[in-house]
Amino acid sequence: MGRVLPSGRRQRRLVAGTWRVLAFALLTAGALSLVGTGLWQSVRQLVQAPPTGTLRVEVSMSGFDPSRLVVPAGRRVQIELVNLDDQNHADGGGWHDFKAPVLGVAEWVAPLGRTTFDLLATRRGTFRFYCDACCGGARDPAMNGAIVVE
Ligand SMILES: [Cu+2]
Repeated sequence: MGRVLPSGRRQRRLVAGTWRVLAFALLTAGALSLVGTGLWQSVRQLVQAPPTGTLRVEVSMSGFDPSRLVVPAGRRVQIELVNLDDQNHADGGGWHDFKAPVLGVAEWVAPLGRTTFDLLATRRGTFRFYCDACCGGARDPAMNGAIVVE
């Protein structure tokens, strides 16, 4: 007895099944490559990102930018304070400072200079920081900011 050849109907069903398998394989490959691309982008972003916890704050006679800093409670955060003013400012000679007495911070930054310091806040809440080296000092609304500890 020879092999039983598939009938026309069975053959059509086989062909349809093969197409289904091919379509599934293509969709799976597409989905996997999308996931792979996403993962690769995440890895690249992690590698290129600045060190976790570094906040850049610019200061000038116009104030602090940003003037609202959100930091996690109990974790050391590095602040990079950048002074945009030069020494030709009559008031304070272009110097600024960053004071947050409640958090034990009092840092100075030279004209067109930058300084980094650590901020460690263990208590949640909103704390004021200010510069009292220039015009009006701590009473100048522009020279004030808030550190939000979450
Ligand atoms: Cu200032």
